Amino acid sequence: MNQTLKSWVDEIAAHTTPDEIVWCDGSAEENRRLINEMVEQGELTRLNEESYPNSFLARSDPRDVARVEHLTFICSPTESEAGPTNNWMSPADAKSKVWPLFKGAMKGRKLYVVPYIMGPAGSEISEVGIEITDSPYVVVNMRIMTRMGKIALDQLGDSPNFVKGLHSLGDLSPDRRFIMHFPQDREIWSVGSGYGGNALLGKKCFALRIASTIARDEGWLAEHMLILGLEDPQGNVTYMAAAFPSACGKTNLAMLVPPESQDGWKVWTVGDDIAWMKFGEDGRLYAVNPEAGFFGVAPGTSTKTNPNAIKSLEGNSIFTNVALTDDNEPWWEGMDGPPPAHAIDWKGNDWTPESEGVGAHPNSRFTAPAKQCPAISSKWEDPKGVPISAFIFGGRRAKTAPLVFQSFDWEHGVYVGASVASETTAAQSGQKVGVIRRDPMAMIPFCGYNMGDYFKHWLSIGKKSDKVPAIFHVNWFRTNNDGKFIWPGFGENLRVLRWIKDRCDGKAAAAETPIGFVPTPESIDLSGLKGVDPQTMKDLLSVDPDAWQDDLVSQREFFEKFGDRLPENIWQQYRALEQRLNAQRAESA
Ligand code: SAT
Ligand code: MN
Repeated sequence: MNQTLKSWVDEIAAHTTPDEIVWCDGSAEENRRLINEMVEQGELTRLNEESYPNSFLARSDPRDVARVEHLTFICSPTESEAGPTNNWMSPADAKSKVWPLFKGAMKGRKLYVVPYIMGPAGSEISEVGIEITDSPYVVVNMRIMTRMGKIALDQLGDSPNFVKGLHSLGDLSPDRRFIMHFPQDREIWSVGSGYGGNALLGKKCFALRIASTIARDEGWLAEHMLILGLEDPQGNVTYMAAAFPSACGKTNLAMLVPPESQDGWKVWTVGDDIAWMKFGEDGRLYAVNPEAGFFGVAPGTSTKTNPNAIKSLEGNSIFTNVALTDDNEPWWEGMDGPPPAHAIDWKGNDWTPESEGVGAHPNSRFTAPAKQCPAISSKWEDPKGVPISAFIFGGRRAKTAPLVFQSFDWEHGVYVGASVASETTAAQSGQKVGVIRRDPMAMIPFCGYNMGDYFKHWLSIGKKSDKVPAIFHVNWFRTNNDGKFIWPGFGENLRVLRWIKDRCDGKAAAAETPIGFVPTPESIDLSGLKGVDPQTMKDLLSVDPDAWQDDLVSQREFFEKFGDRLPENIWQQYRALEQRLNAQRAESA
């Protein structure tokens, strides 16, 4: 018995006073028992055994349906360590404010001890976490999302090095909801929410916020990135990791199905949300997916947008806040086929296509085992990880960013990542549509420390090796003057991945522009692609210096928030871009 673990569990149990303590072993038997208990209590609904075997529907409290960034805190010793993009609370204040919310919180409930590994078992990149929770829903989701149970205790042995995560549903009131991170203690406290990233503590809390601080200290990277392998017709696989703000199609890109005209090309999925990367002996960065499942947004997922996701969730899956059809199948807006004539909506009420509201909550989710993805990479559990050749950053930009460009070098690439921005969509409630939000490396909600220091860390990674990945930026969302998308996206994005691979191989042609290397129009294979004529391609690849000048204004405003914590190299890159844009304008005047 691990003594550090045992005394921590004793301490938490004394404070939260559960009726019973359950040590989870992760077995199928245990999972069945928990599920049966939840079904009996009406907390889970068994779905159609034929079409969705061993799958279940859960409905959360209607006030508890998404991550809560305004209630998420980094409790580092000083505010400047958390930086201007995080909410900060002093550890002492956090303890006096939040610890009392756990007092007696598990009375009448069971305390589950959930050991889990983030990353493949036995990998040097992996880390062990222990989540204490009073939610059986969390336990069965953690079993899909991580390597959970005995396997994790075996890996931990008697080491005191594990990330402690304390979670209680509390009374589910948003007024008593807090997601607290203590990076210096590698500890997480979450109370008042049972949903997604607030409650499955291995995901955003550990694998990004806490892990980003560990990675800073130890010289590696914990990033909000998908990992994919692009296989060419000769069978060579090039691995890439890509970061996008939410609502930019990360899961779709991770599971891309090539169009028929791109015969012989394949995309293999390693991960769809998070990448942990360490240097191998050969000086390359090797990435693992710390997760074992997908926690994907359901609405909009169909055989058209993401056939591999659909196949991943057709069994052994948990659906949260989707609608339920009369055939006991899950349903959501944007699914294949016509909507059902009648369903039960995500709140448990009768629903028909004439109803006013949606059937499935816009942030409803599927939790599905990664191994069920038809495109899962044969290397996805390789303890060594996969060698990354390219980093891809992206955002949703109607006008500014071209379809794709490559940075001049690592330092410029870090600046490109630091200046990532995305336009808000109608999917983000309460937001003005089309407003630019800066989201460096898509890490704004997930970096566990001052992002000025985070940029410094990224810069230092480039000095550790001469084999670091090349850095690219993509934008699938260019529009014409009528506001229509001019790039078809989805499977056709393969053509852009091919250009990226060719650049990594020193092959594809590019034009040097003020913002970086942009493909020459011929260097992207358009064979068999309808609707993208040479003029459209020109538009997709154009760089408008005036639009970029405007973007610089927004960048400056953002970067200035970091004061002298922003590395001087980022300002140098900023000024160098400004000069190149001015030179281009002078030339064309
Ligand atoms: O709720 S999660 O944080 O797990 C998913 C997301 O919001 O990206
Ligand atoms: Mn994410």
